[in-house]
Amino acid sequence: MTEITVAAGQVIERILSLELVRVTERAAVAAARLRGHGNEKAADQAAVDAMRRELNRLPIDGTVVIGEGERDEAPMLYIGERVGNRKGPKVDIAVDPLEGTTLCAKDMPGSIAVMAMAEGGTLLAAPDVYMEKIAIGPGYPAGVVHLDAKPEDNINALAKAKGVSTNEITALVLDRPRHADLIAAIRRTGAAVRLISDGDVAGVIFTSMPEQTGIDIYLGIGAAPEGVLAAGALRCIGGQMQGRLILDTEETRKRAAAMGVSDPNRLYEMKDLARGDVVVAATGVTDGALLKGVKFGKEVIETETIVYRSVTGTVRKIEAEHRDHSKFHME
Ligand code: VTB
Ligand code: MG
Ligand code: MG
Repeated sequence: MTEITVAAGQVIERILSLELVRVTERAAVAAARLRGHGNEKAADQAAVDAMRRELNRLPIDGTVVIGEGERDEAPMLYIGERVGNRKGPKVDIAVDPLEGTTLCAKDMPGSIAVMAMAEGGTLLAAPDVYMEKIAIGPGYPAGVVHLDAKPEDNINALAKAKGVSTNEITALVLDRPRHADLIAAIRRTGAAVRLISDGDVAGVIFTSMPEQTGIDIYLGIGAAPEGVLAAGALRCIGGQMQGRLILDTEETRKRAAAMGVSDPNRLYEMKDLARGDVVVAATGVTDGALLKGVKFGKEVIETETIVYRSVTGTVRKIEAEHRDHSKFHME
Protein backbone atom coordinates (compact mmCIF):
# COMPACT_ATOMS: atom_id res chain seq x y z
CA MET A 1 0.00 0.00 0.00
CA THR A 2 1.37 3.41 -0.85
CA GLU A 3 1.31 5.89 1.92
CA ILE A 4 0.74 9.52 1.16
CA THR A 5 3.35 11.51 3.00
CA VAL A 6 3.41 15.21 3.67
CA ALA A 7 6.78 16.90 3.30
CA ALA A 8 8.32 18.00 6.56
CA GLY A 9 7.32 21.52 7.49
CA GLN A 10 4.47 21.50 5.04
CA VAL A 11 1.75 22.38 7.43
CA ILE A 12 -1.04 22.85 5.00
CA GLU A 13 -1.56 19.52 3.40
CA ARG A 14 -2.37 19.50 -0.25
CA ILE A 15 -5.84 18.23 0.31
CA LEU A 16 -6.71 21.18 2.50
CA SER A 17 -5.91 23.65 -0.25
CA LEU A 18 -8.81 22.35 -2.28
CA GLU A 19 -11.11 22.38 0.72
CA LEU A 20 -10.92 26.16 0.65
CA VAL A 21 -12.78 26.14 -2.63
CA ARG A 22 -15.91 24.92 -0.94
CA VAL A 23 -15.68 27.72 1.58
CA THR A 24 -15.42 30.57 -0.89
CA GLU A 25 -17.98 28.92 -3.20
CA ARG A 26 -20.58 28.91 -0.45
CA ALA A 27 -19.90 32.50 0.49
CA ALA A 28 -20.06 33.61 -3.14
CA VAL A 29 -23.35 31.86 -3.83
CA ALA A 30 -24.91 33.31 -0.69
CA ALA A 31 -23.83 36.84 -1.63
CA ALA A 32 -24.77 36.42 -5.27
CA ARG A 33 -28.41 35.82 -4.35
CA LEU A 34 -28.40 39.42 -3.16
CA ARG A 35 -26.61 40.94 -6.16
CA GLY A 36 -28.10 44.19 -7.29
CA HIS A 37 -30.45 44.61 -4.34
CA GLY A 38 -28.73 47.69 -3.05
CA ASN A 39 -28.23 46.17 0.38
CA GLU A 40 -24.52 45.86 1.09
CA LYS A 41 -25.01 44.77 4.67
CA ALA A 42 -27.38 41.93 3.82
CA ALA A 43 -25.12 40.62 1.07
CA ASP A 44 -22.09 40.82 3.35
CA GLN A 45 -23.92 39.09 6.19
CA ALA A 46 -25.06 36.26 3.92
CA ALA A 47 -21.48 35.72 2.78
CA VAL A 48 -20.14 35.85 6.35
CA ASP A 49 -22.70 33.31 7.60
CA ALA A 50 -22.05 30.89 4.76
CA MET A 51 -18.29 31.20 5.01
CA ARG A 52 -18.22 30.65 8.74
CA ARG A 53 -20.49 27.63 8.55
CA GLU A 54 -18.28 26.00 5.94
CA LEU A 55 -15.03 26.97 7.66
CA ASN A 56 -16.15 25.24 10.81
CA ARG A 57 -16.44 21.97 8.90
CA LEU A 58 -12.76 21.99 7.91
CA PRO A 59 -10.30 19.69 9.69
CA ILE A 60 -8.22 22.58 11.01
CA ASP A 61 -7.48 24.37 14.24
CA GLY A 62 -7.80 27.85 12.81
CA THR A 63 -7.57 31.32 14.24
CA VAL A 64 -9.02 34.26 12.37
CA VAL A 65 -6.28 36.89 12.04
CA ILE A 66 -7.96 38.96 9.34
CA GLY A 67 -11.68 39.00 9.83
CA GLU A 68 -14.77 41.09 10.04
CA GLY A 69 -13.46 43.27 12.85
CA GLU A 70 -12.63 43.20 16.50
CA ARG A 71 -14.65 40.95 18.78
CA ASP A 72 -16.94 43.65 20.16
CA GLU A 73 -17.93 44.91 16.71
CA ALA A 74 -18.16 41.64 14.77
CA PRO A 75 -20.19 38.73 16.13
CA MET A 76 -18.84 36.36 13.49
CA LEU A 77 -15.42 35.78 12.05
CA TYR A 78 -14.02 38.32 14.45
CA ILE A 79 -10.29 38.59 14.89
CA GLY A 80 -9.20 35.88 17.26
CA GLU A 81 -12.18 33.58 16.65
CA ARG A 82 -11.28 29.90 16.56
CA VAL A 83 -12.61 28.15 13.48
CA GLY A 84 -12.54 24.62 12.14
CA ASN A 85 -13.26 21.33 13.86
CA ARG A 86 -9.93 21.62 15.78
CA LYS A 87 -8.85 18.22 14.50
CA GLY A 88 -6.10 19.44 12.26
CA PRO A 89 -3.12 21.73 11.87
CA LYS A 90 -2.89 25.11 13.58
CA VAL A 91 -3.48 27.66 10.87
CA ASP A 92 -4.06 31.37 10.44
CA ILE A 93 -7.22 32.31 8.59
CA ALA A 94 -7.75 35.57 6.72
CA VAL A 95 -11.16 36.24 5.24
CA ASP A 96 -13.06 38.78 3.29
CA PRO A 97 -16.32 36.89 2.71
CA LEU A 98 -17.54 39.60 0.34
CA GLU A 99 -14.75 41.79 -0.99
CA GLY A 100 -16.47 44.65 -2.79
CA THR A 101 -19.80 44.76 -0.97
CA THR A 102 -20.81 47.86 -2.94
CA LEU A 103 -19.98 46.15 -6.22
CA CYS A 104 -22.25 43.27 -5.25
CA ALA A 105 -25.07 45.52 -4.03
CA LYS A 106 -24.93 47.42 -7.33
CA ASP A 107 -24.32 44.28 -9.40
CA MET A 108 -21.12 45.79 -10.77
CA PRO A 109 -18.08 43.78 -11.89
CA GLY A 110 -15.38 42.55 -9.55
CA SER A 111 -16.85 41.40 -6.24
CA ILE A 112 -15.37 38.18 -4.89
CA ALA A 113 -15.46 35.92 -1.83
CA VAL A 114 -11.86 35.46 -0.72
CA MET A 115 -9.88 33.78 2.02
CA ALA A 116 -6.37 32.69 2.88
CA MET A 117 -5.10 29.91 5.09
CA ALA A 118 -1.52 29.86 6.30
CA GLU A 119 0.76 28.18 8.74
CA GLY A 120 -0.13 29.41 12.23
CA GLY A 121 1.43 32.75 13.11
CA THR A 122 2.58 33.68 9.62
CA LEU A 123 -0.05 36.12 8.36
CA LEU A 124 0.20 39.72 9.50
CA ALA A 125 -2.66 40.42 11.88
CA ALA A 126 -3.38 43.75 10.23
CA PRO A 127 -5.64 46.23 12.00
CA ASP A 128 -8.55 47.52 9.96
CA VAL A 129 -6.83 50.71 8.86
CA TYR A 130 -5.60 51.98 5.52
CA MET A 131 -2.46 50.69 3.90
CA GLU A 132 -0.34 52.31 1.25
CA LYS A 133 0.49 49.64 -1.31
CA ILE A 134 2.56 49.01 -4.38
CA ALA A 135 2.46 45.78 -6.37
CA ILE A 136 3.80 44.40 -9.63
CA GLY A 137 3.66 40.97 -11.23
CA PRO A 138 6.41 38.36 -11.62
CA GLY A 139 9.35 38.59 -14.01
CA TYR A 140 10.91 41.85 -12.83
CA PRO A 141 14.21 42.27 -11.01
CA ALA A 142 13.78 42.55 -7.25
CA GLY A 143 13.35 46.10 -6.05
CA VAL A 144 12.61 47.62 -9.45
CA VAL A 145 9.86 49.68 -7.82
CA HIS A 146 9.67 50.88 -4.23
CA LEU A 147 6.88 52.19 -2.04
CA ASP A 148 8.97 55.19 -1.01
CA ALA A 149 10.00 56.18 -4.53
CA LYS A 150 8.06 58.84 -6.44
CA PRO A 151 5.30 57.41 -8.63
CA GLU A 152 7.04 58.92 -11.69
CA ASP A 153 10.26 57.09 -10.84
CA ASN A 154 8.42 53.83 -10.29
CA ILE A 155 6.63 54.07 -13.63
CA ASN A 156 9.86 54.93 -15.45
CA ALA A 157 11.76 52.10 -13.80
CA LEU A 158 8.99 49.63 -14.55
CA ALA A 159 8.76 50.65 -18.20
CA LYS A 160 12.52 50.31 -18.56
CA ALA A 161 12.50 46.87 -16.95
CA LYS A 162 9.64 45.79 -19.20
CA GLY A 163 11.40 47.19 -22.24
CA VAL A 164 8.53 49.45 -23.28
CA SER A 165 7.85 53.17 -23.24
CA THR A 166 5.91 54.63 -20.33
CA ASN A 167 2.82 55.09 -22.44
CA GLU A 168 2.57 51.33 -22.69
CA ILE A 169 2.26 51.05 -18.91
CA THR A 170 -1.12 50.95 -17.13
CA ALA A 171 -1.46 51.52 -13.41
CA LEU A 172 -4.47 50.47 -11.37
CA VAL A 173 -5.63 52.88 -8.68
CA LEU A 174 -8.71 53.05 -6.45
CA ASP A 175 -10.91 55.92 -7.56
CA ARG A 176 -10.74 58.13 -4.47
CA PRO A 177 -10.15 61.87 -3.99
CA ARG A 178 -7.10 60.99 -1.86
CA HIS A 179 -5.41 59.73 -5.02
CA ALA A 180 -5.73 62.91 -7.09
CA ASP A 181 -2.02 63.76 -6.89
CA LEU A 182 -0.95 60.17 -7.43
CA ILE A 183 -3.12 59.85 -10.54
CA ALA A 184 -1.83 63.14 -11.97
CA ALA A 185 1.78 62.07 -11.35
CA ILE A 186 1.29 58.73 -13.09
CA ARG A 187 -0.38 60.39 -16.08
CA ARG A 188 2.41 62.95 -16.40
CA THR A 189 4.77 60.09 -17.26
CA GLY A 190 2.56 59.14 -20.19
CA ALA A 191 1.27 56.03 -18.44
CA ALA A 192 -2.43 55.22 -18.27
CA VAL A 193 -4.46 54.93 -15.09
CA ARG A 194 -7.32 52.50 -14.77
CA LEU A 195 -9.62 53.45 -11.93
CA ILE A 196 -11.64 50.96 -9.91
CA SER A 197 -14.37 51.92 -7.46
CA ASP A 198 -13.64 48.99 -5.07
CA GLY A 199 -11.97 45.64 -4.93
CA ASP A 200 -8.25 46.05 -4.58
CA VAL A 201 -7.55 42.42 -3.61
CA ALA A 202 -8.34 41.55 -7.21
CA GLY A 203 -6.69 44.82 -8.25
CA VAL A 204 -3.34 43.74 -6.85
CA ILE A 205 -3.73 40.25 -8.31
CA PHE A 206 -4.37 41.81 -11.75
CA THR A 207 -0.68 42.77 -11.89
CA SER A 208 0.21 39.07 -11.98
CA MET A 209 -1.67 38.53 -15.24
CA PRO A 210 -0.90 41.62 -17.35
CA GLU A 211 -1.75 39.93 -20.66
CA GLN A 212 -5.28 39.29 -19.49
CA THR A 213 -5.89 42.39 -17.43
CA GLY A 214 -3.65 44.98 -19.08
CA ILE A 215 -2.46 46.06 -15.62
CA ASP A 216 1.27 46.46 -14.91
CA ILE A 217 1.27 48.04 -11.47
CA TYR A 218 -1.04 48.70 -8.54
CA LEU A 219 -0.50 51.92 -6.61
CA GLY A 220 -2.26 53.76 -3.81
CA ILE A 221 -4.08 53.45 -0.55
CA GLY A 222 -6.57 50.69 0.19
CA ALA A 223 -7.50 48.72 3.28
CA ALA A 224 -4.82 46.83 5.21
CA PRO A 225 -6.67 43.51 5.61
CA GLU A 226 -7.16 43.40 1.84
CA GLY A 227 -3.42 44.02 1.53
CA VAL A 228 -2.63 40.84 3.45
CA LEU A 229 -5.01 38.75 1.34
CA ALA A 230 -3.55 40.15 -1.87
CA ALA A 231 0.02 39.62 -0.66
CA GLY A 232 -0.80 35.97 0.05
CA ALA A 233 -1.94 35.43 -3.52
CA LEU A 234 0.88 37.41 -5.12
CA ARG A 235 3.48 35.49 -3.13
CA CYS A 236 2.29 32.28 -4.75
CA ILE A 237 2.87 33.71 -8.22
CA GLY A 238 6.09 35.51 -7.45
CA GLY A 239 5.16 39.16 -7.90
CA GLN A 240 6.44 41.96 -5.71
CA MET A 241 4.50 43.97 -3.16
CA GLN A 242 5.18 46.39 -0.33
CA GLY A 243 2.82 48.02 2.13
CA ARG A 244 2.80 50.44 5.02
CA LEU A 245 -0.02 50.94 7.51
CA ILE A 246 -1.40 54.45 7.69
CA LEU A 247 -1.49 55.21 11.39
CA ASP A 248 -2.07 58.93 11.38
CA THR A 249 -4.31 59.24 14.43
CA GLU A 250 -3.97 58.33 18.09
CA GLU A 251 -6.89 55.96 17.67
CA THR A 252 -5.41 53.98 14.77
CA ARG A 253 -2.00 53.82 16.47
CA LYS A 254 -3.64 52.42 19.58
CA ARG A 255 -5.53 49.80 17.63
CA ALA A 256 -2.41 48.80 15.74
CA ALA A 257 -0.39 48.55 18.93
CA ALA A 258 -3.08 46.35 20.45
CA MET A 259 -2.62 43.99 17.51
CA GLY A 260 1.11 43.82 18.04
CA VAL A 261 2.37 46.49 15.65
CA SER A 262 5.42 47.89 17.41
CA ASP A 263 6.80 50.12 14.66
CA PRO A 264 4.03 52.29 13.17
CA ASN A 265 6.23 53.30 10.21
CA ARG A 266 7.33 49.82 9.27
CA LEU A 267 7.61 48.97 5.61
CA TYR A 268 6.15 45.51 5.08
CA GLU A 269 7.59 43.44 2.29
CA MET A 270 5.31 40.85 0.71
CA LYS A 271 6.94 38.20 2.87
CA ASP A 272 6.20 40.17 6.03
CA LEU A 273 2.52 40.30 5.14
CA ALA A 274 2.31 36.56 4.39
CA ARG A 275 5.38 34.72 5.58
CA GLY A 276 4.61 31.03 5.63
CA ASP A 277 3.10 28.32 3.56
CA VAL A 278 -0.12 29.94 2.32
CA VAL A 279 -3.15 29.04 0.23
CA VAL A 280 -5.54 31.67 -1.12
CA ALA A 281 -8.91 30.98 -2.72
CA ALA A 282 -11.35 33.39 -4.35
CA THR A 283 -14.74 32.77 -5.99
CA GLY A 284 -16.39 35.32 -8.25
CA VAL A 285 -19.64 36.85 -7.03
CA THR A 286 -20.21 39.26 -9.90
CA ASP A 287 -18.40 38.88 -13.25
CA GLY A 288 -14.93 40.35 -13.28
CA ALA A 289 -11.57 40.22 -15.06
CA LEU A 290 -10.28 37.69 -12.54
CA LEU A 291 -13.33 35.44 -12.23
CA LYS A 292 -16.78 34.86 -13.62
CA GLY A 293 -19.61 35.54 -11.22
CA VAL A 294 -22.10 32.98 -9.91
CA LYS A 295 -24.65 31.83 -12.48
CA PHE A 296 -28.01 30.59 -11.30
CA GLY A 297 -29.30 28.15 -13.92
CA LYS A 298 -32.44 26.11 -13.95
CA GLU A 299 -30.65 22.92 -12.98
CA VAL A 300 -27.23 23.99 -11.81
CA ILE A 301 -25.53 26.81 -10.02
CA GLU A 302 -22.17 27.58 -11.61
CA THR A 303 -19.19 29.03 -9.80
CA GLU A 304 -15.64 29.88 -10.75
CA THR A 305 -12.84 29.78 -8.20
CA ILE A 306 -9.12 30.42 -8.31
CA VAL A 307 -6.74 28.82 -5.82
CA TYR A 308 -3.15 29.90 -5.23
CA ARG A 309 -0.69 27.73 -3.36
CA SER A 310 2.69 29.05 -2.25
CA VAL A 311 4.55 25.76 -1.80
CA THR A 312 4.40 24.96 -5.49
CA GLY A 313 3.27 28.23 -7.03
CA THR A 314 0.36 26.36 -8.57
CA VAL A 315 -2.66 28.39 -9.62
CA ARG A 316 -5.85 26.45 -10.29
CA LYS A 317 -9.11 27.65 -11.74
CA ILE A 318 -12.03 25.52 -10.74
CA GLU A 319 -15.34 25.76 -12.53
CA ALA A 320 -18.04 24.00 -10.59
CA GLU A 321 -21.59 22.98 -11.40
CA HIS A 322 -23.62 22.52 -8.26
CA ARG A 323 -26.66 20.29 -8.64
CA ASP A 324 -27.63 19.86 -5.04
CA HIS A 325 -28.85 23.34 -4.26
CA SER A 326 -29.92 22.33 -0.80
CA LYS A 327 -26.29 22.34 0.35
CA PHE A 328 -26.34 26.10 0.11
CA HIS A 329 -29.08 26.27 2.71
CA MET A 330 -27.67 23.76 5.17
CA GLU A 331 -27.14 24.87 8.72
C1 VTB B 1 -10.32 49.05 -0.73
C2 VTB B 1 -11.19 48.16 -1.60
C3 VTB B 1 -12.28 47.51 -0.84
O1 VTB B 1 -12.20 49.33 0.72
O2 VTB B 1 -9.49 48.29 0.10
C4 VTB B 1 -11.21 50.03 0.01
O3 VTB B 1 -10.43 47.19 -2.20
C5 VTB B 1 -10.50 51.04 0.86
O4 VTB B 1 -11.37 51.79 1.65
O5 VTB B 1 -13.10 46.78 -1.72
P1 VTB B 1 -12.23 53.09 1.18
O6 VTB B 1 -13.44 52.56 0.48
O7 VTB B 1 -12.56 53.80 2.46
O8 VTB B 1 -11.39 53.90 0.27
C6 VTB B 1 -13.07 48.58 -0.10
O9 VTB B 1 -13.67 49.44 -1.05
C7 VTB B 1 -14.17 47.92 0.73
O10 VTB B 1 -13.65 46.91 1.55
MG1 MG C 1 -15.57 42.38 4.39
MG1 MG D 1 -13.27 44.25 1.58
